[in-house]
Amino acid sequence: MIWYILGAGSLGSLWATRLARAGQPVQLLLRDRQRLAAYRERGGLTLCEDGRETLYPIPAETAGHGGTPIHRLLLASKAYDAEEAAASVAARLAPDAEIILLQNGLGSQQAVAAHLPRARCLYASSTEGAFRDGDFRVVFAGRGQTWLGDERGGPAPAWLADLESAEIPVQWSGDILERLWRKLALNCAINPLTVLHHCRNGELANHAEEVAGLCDELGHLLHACGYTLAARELQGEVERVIDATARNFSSMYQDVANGRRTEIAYLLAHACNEGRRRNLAQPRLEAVHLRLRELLRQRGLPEA
Ligand code: NAD
Ligand code: KPL
Repeated sequence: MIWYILGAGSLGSLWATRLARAGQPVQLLLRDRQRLAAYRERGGLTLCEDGRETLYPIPAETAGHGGTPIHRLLLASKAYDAEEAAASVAARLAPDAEIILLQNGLGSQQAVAAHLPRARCLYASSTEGAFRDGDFRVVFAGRGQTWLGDERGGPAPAWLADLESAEIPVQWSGDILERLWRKLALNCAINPLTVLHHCRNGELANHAEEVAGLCDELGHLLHACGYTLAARELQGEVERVIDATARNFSSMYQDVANGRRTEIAYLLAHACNEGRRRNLAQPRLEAVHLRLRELLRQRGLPEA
């Protein structure tokens, strides 16, 4: 069974190169002919790991043009690109297709799944870290874990073992939404404040009251969603991550600093919307959302 990879960015390349290294059939799906030509010129994807660089000449085609039906797909785009990317391969999906949606935040996964009712859409949440240091080059920056699960239920797929043997650490989650909500809450408590205070994660220790205020409202939101334990553990988890990643700049900070669109619509905006839907008072989250949107507007970046 071929692993199709749509979204040959940081995480998509990290999966593609490890699968190829393990001898599993992989096919990259690129956006258009121009990207395909650029890829062919590079001769493949380069994985930089532990100071070593390896080129993997993984076959590639444009997303809409290959003739073969797709049975297994990893969609590893940013959340705001997921629907359009999924639509570009919809006509090629086999009736029994399984799709891994590897996006941060919440909202994009449900939007894709709603457009592809016949496919089995699995959601992923990952703590692995990677970045691109050039076109079709990925640096494996931080080891971690990926959880996979099915919002609609059902058993874990047998091919999880193939991922493990390709050194992609995965674990099946019986409640992937809780995993994604936990990560979303963590990101909402940390990332926007690092942008607004223009600081590294560790410097949020100087804004402990503000962090605690957001944790309080996010905790109520988690509770309202039915994630009582996650609600109770949130503040401690946020403090632990701030401490453990003290020297790092959050992903949202890096996006803004590099003039890239953020995933705010699937993080803070999603939390605000879900709170409103449940009639929760979230004045601190709403205020941070407003300030962040204003900052993005001033930088000429999308507010959503
Ligand atoms: P990325 O921007 O590096 O890669 C996304 C890729 O998708 C890009 O190459 C882009 O060109 C491609 N793409 C977008 N639309 C496409 C389309 N229509 N057709 C074909 N290709 C298309 O993003 P990333 O860092 O790999 O992140 C993917 C998701 O994983 C995000 O939601 C991110 O928040 C999350 N995440 C990333 C990391 C990390 O360390 N990079 C860690 C955890 C979670
Ligand atoms: O996941 C993160 C990010 O930078 O996106 C951290 C900072 C670890 C938590 O918000």
